[in-house]
Amino acid sequence: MGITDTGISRRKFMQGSMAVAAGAAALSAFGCAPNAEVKKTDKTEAVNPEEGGTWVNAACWHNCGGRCVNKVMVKDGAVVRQKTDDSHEDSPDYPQQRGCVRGKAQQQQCFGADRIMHPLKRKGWQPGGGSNSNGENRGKDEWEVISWDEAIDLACQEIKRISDEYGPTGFYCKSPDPSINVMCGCVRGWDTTSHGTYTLGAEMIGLPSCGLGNANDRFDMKNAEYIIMYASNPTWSAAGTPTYYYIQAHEAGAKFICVDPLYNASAQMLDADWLPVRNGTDMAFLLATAYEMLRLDEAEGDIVDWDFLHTYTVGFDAESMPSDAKVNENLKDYILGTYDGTPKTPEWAYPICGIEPEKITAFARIMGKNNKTMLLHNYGMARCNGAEMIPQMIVALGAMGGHMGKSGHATGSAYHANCGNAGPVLVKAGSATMPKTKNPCSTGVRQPQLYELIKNGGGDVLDVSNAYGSFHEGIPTTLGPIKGIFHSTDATLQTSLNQKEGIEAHRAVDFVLTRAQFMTTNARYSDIILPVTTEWERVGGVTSSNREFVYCYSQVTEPIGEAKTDQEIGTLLLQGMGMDPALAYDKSETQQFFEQIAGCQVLGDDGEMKPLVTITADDIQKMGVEGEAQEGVISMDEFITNGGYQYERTSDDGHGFIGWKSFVDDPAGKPLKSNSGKIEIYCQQRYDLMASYGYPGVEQYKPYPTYVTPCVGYESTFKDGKIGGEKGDYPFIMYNPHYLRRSHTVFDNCPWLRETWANPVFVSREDAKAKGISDGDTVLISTPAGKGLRRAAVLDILLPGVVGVPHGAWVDVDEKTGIDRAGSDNYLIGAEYGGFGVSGYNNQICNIEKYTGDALEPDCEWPQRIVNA
Ligand SMILES: Nc1nc2c(c(=O)[nH]1)N[C@H]1C(S)=C(S)[C@@H](COP(=O)(O)OP(=O)(O)OC[C@H]3O[C@@H](n4cnc5c(=O)[nH]c(N)nc54)[C@H](O)[C@@H]3O)O[C@H]1N2
Ligand SMILES: Nc1nc2c(c(=O)[nH]1)N[C@H]1C(S)=C(S)[C@@H](COP(=O)(O)OP(=O)(O)OC[C@H]3O[C@@H](n4cnc5c(=O)[nH]c(N)nc54)[C@H](O)[C@@H]3O)O[C@H]1N2
Ligand code: SF4
Ligand SMILES: [Mo]
Repeated sequence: MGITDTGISRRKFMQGSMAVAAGAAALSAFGCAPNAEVKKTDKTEAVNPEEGGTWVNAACWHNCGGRCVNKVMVKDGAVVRQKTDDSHEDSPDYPQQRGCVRGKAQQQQCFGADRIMHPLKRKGWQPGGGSNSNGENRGKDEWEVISWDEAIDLACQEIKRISDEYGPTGFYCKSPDPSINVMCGCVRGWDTTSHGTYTLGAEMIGLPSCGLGNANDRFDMKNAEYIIMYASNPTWSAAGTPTYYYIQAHEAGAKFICVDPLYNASAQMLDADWLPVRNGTDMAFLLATAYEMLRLDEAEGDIVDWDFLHTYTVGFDAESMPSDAKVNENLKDYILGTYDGTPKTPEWAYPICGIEPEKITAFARIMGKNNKTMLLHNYGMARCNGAEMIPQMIVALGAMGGHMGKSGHATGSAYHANCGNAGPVLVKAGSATMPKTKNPCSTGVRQPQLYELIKNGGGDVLDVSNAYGSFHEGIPTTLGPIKGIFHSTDATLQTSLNQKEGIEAHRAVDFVLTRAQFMTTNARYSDIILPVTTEWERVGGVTSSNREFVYCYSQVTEPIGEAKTDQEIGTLLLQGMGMDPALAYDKSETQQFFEQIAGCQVLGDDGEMKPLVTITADDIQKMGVEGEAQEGVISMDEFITNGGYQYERTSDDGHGFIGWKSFVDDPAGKPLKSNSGKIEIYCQQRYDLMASYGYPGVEQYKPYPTYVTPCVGYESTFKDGKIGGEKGDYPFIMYNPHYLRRSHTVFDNCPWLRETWANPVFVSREDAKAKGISDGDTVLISTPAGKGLRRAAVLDILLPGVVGVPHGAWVDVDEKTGIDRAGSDNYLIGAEYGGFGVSGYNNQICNIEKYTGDALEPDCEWPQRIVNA
């Protein structure tokens, strides 16, 4: 079968859903289509799936924590069946790459009745800037369908005008794509998004970039006695194979411990012991654990691995200070209270972190050097205000027990598609070489502060980050007015903090241009929306999954409506600007797909990576591309039909991986990237760079881990900011679990998933009782930044005082009250920051009350946002 000639014509059932949409084509606000009509898109039962269908490997391309096989049966252009990996027998050694509930609902994305099928223009908007733009009506206006020609003309006219007058800094785009770089450039936004404080110079401590990859592979998890799941819920946030790996370790006898405000789904599955820590207070818990390890070591011996600390780390005690230290202080003496008179005992930590002293002592024993313990963390505790020193503290604790570089021991992250299976890749996706484009503006602004800057018509900023996510000395920069906003591939207005001010900023500029598949938050507050295809409508692609698997997907359908690919849209925009599109895209998407296939590599018997796919002259001719024949281990036809390649593993295949091993075996020959070449528990370099930015409250920090009162956090829930005093107006801590209904914002509109996964607010039973809230009641969540509504899910597995607002719901502001009905996390979070600039997703303050207005309907009963025919 060729790549594009899957024989798929226009889907029959699209005709059905288009008719639905046409019936609702008032083109005004969303929600004109009653839900009964929406269900017409679900034709699964209406067609006999047994006859004449073709299985196609379909993309599942979101930032979802997995990368799984997703097969769809296409018949007469419609998807009639869907399944996951059945390419080989499933076994623990050689597991199928099975998908999750979202992958199974993927067809409702591509073929959704709410797909944007034509270019749209906001009715009240005209080019020319100022009052022409009627900016205050963004999010309220009606939409009109326009042609692609008109859309590109209008957009280019406006981009040229802004570019001529203001230059590259007249635009803002969180992460610009090649066409934006070539057309005009823009100011970027940066944030400590996924990895929280690990984003900020983890390499200076001696960790890999963002702290990724230092744990062991899946087979070695079975050798552990204890596995600590620190802020880790792979069952939700790394769907696909990881939970299966953890189950193997559990069956092999490992005991699990969960340190988390929620006794989460993974903990339940693994029968873990639960240490319910209050969000954003982990530093207190970790310091007290270290204190207890020191105390037990002194009293009983054999807890702290002093040899390990002194050989592989610097800054733990006075004997091991790094040569560049400017402050003569160390972690051990801080813990013992030498500097501030406060030993960091479990009794000291308890009022802060909420974990009882005897549980801290028990945990300290588990961390002791004679246990085979794996300290595996995710990043929830690092996405908190005041979390800046968490990476240095976690690695210090792991080093105190010597839990690195040995089988059965680990200290590292367990994250995303590689969760529970660290190690170098055994098979790797290829990539196409494309022209390198450069943004003419290098300035990056801390994302949450950007909106204020836009509203103020520019201002002074300190530029600290480069486009590749690393940080440099601050460059003072004065920015002029930002007049244009591009949304190319991120869901920025929805996923960035400070959304309420973000909406105001979007209303303040001359022009907002968005590529979208649905009436997302970005799209809703725009002027022109360009309909973009999903991956199912493209020629195909290859993506890396985990270390053992690469996925190859093929086209499922022709583009829906008038949707175009990102490359086609970029090309039209560049042509409209009178520029050569080849500056950004110099080859066809089919050629790129071919290069992705040809560039795939697999580990050979000699230990070298070599080509994976055998390609013949005939393959090249059939695909209509340029390239050279090559010898690999799987034919191109098989690679495409199988949906990629999985490296078959066994426990004794010699490809096992132990994190930190090369350094531990040869610390002098294989030093770490830190200044000392060792793990820097005291790290002058990281501290100096971050402190040089002069962010508020940075003077509280030291180059080694200490407990710091965060700018917003548990302390702020008390009236006078002191723990134990009278509670203030916002007595709860709010956090944002990554939620299985969605991949961030993606899938939030999917009717099947809305039905399967309600989007509640999580409230503990104790708090619900105190507030007179019952399960299903509508709750008003208030923070200093905004107000939102959600129905309560009352839980026995959530630490009292903590409120969970799942991440990623599409904001739906009632313009009269200013209250968001959708429970958007970022509508409730402002722009505050301190220290090194870590964003506080998980320790915001809030209040909850039973709502006295109209009760919310479950959002699976809400109408879809259908806006065009
Ligand atoms: N409050 C709070 N905020 C958070 C977090 C949190 O925990 N709490 N988590 C943060 C984290 S970890 C992350 S990684 C970020 C994620 O932030 P984003 O990356 O902004 O989130 P996504 O929803 O994945 O955005 C992807 C967008 O691309 C669109 N899209 C899909 N396919 C295509 C395509 O082919 N072309 C184009 N042009 N668009 C496409 C989707 O419809 C969607 O709008 O959110 C962060 N925000
Ligand atoms: N279903 C789903 N999966 C996803 C995503 C998604 O949006 N939806 N997004 C993907 C992306 S880009 C990312 S970055 C990852 C994020 O993946 P994770 O970081 O694993 O996701 P979270 O749900 O934010 O946090 C995991 C656990 O940390 C706990 N936690 C939160 N705050 C704290 C704290 O202060 N201290 C402690 N000890 N625990 C805390 C939470 O209760 C939760 O159980 O998920 C990926 N996978
Ligand atoms: S984990 Fe991600 S890639 Fe896998 S099926 Fe779910 S949504 Fe798709
Ligand atoms: Mo992320």
